[in-house]
Amino acid sequence: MNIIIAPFVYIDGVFKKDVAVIFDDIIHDIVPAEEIPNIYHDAEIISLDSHCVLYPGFINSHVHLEFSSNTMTLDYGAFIPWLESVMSNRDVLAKKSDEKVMKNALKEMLQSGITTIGAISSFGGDLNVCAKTSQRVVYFNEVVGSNEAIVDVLFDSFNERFEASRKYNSERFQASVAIHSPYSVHPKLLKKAIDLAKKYKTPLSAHLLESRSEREWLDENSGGFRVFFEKLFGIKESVSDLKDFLEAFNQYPTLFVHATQIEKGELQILKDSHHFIAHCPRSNRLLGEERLKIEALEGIRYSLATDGKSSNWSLNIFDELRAALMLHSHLDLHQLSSALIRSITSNPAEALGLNCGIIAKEKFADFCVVELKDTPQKLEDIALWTILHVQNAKKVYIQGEQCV
Ligand code: MCF
Ligand code: FE
Repeated sequence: MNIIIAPFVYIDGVFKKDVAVIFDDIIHDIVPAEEIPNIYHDAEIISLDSHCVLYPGFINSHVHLEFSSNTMTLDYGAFIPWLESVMSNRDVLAKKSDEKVMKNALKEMLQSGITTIGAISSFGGDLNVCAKTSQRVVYFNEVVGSNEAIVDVLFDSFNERFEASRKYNSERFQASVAIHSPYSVHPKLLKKAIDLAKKYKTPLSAHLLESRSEREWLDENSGGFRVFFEKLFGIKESVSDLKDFLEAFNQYPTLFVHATQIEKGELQILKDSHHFIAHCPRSNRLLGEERLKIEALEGIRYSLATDGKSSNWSLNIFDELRAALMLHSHLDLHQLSSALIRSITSNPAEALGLNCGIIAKEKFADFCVVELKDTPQKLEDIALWTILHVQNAKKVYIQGEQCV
């Protein structure tokens, strides 16, 4: 048994002073530091320094490891040119994103305290590193394809990847299903993929309403996607109706990614079905898109995520937190800081059905210890000081084992 004695601990969305957390692979007890029960006299004691804060391990709910080699290859600034640059450079980028590059990406996340990732896999090239890493992985096999004539072929190849990943299912790894987007997945393929997620009760995720072009295409068959689809596939009309797309997820809580163009009616649908939103502010900014209006989410919970290096310059969660803090500049600074900490802990844990993301009895002993610059004057300031002053974790534990 181990005991971490911390001057500050993040519990139930607030910071508590002088707390002892007793754990092996899971958390057994949480007590005031001066009241550690005698039965634990043999336990190893880890006393944290006076400026340290104990958090649950952070969760990055949306990342594309297979594009980790990108730095200056893809076109930033507008969505369609970016997508075109992905199409023409995918093979090169995927090849360059070898195991070493992806391992470094995982390490960058781990060092910033990320103990769980939602990894979107386009080709399965990241399966090995994800199966071997010490982090918890929700491995999202992504399905894509809008051509009705080859739905079965597309599904079979997706299902093959899904089956290959299912072999690695464990306490730390879960083979799951991701839908690329409403504009790129045929309704028949969508149904088959969602049925698979339901059959195996896996987490489910989908990019949704990421760009203005997507909105125009789905609403009116116009805009940048009209040119894109006509040129590429000779298609003049969207294969999906947005409402039907969302209804296909009815009653199966899903993590919808981006949603920068979401409107009231769609928010209501997400709310009614208890869905979640993943918020990737730096990715949205770099692809020339608007801000997700987190103040208008009507109670829908969101998780902050980095997206991949295909649309970001780092996978460090503190970089993402700071970007979000600056982006939503009209929101109260302290309330936003607290909400952002929730968005990388308890919210994504619920969205992905994980037994971590909070410090509570019976949860996995996944922790991130950060060191502040000084002793905080007020407990309410700790979220803000963490976001402003931390670049990397001081210590990281996954399932009770120290990895950083
Ligand atoms: O989340 C970002 C932007 N939105 C959509 N897709 C991707 C992102 N980063 C990488 N992608 C991948 C996606 O998984 O790009 C491809 C897919 O493989 C585009 S569609 C063929
Ligand atoms: Fe993405």
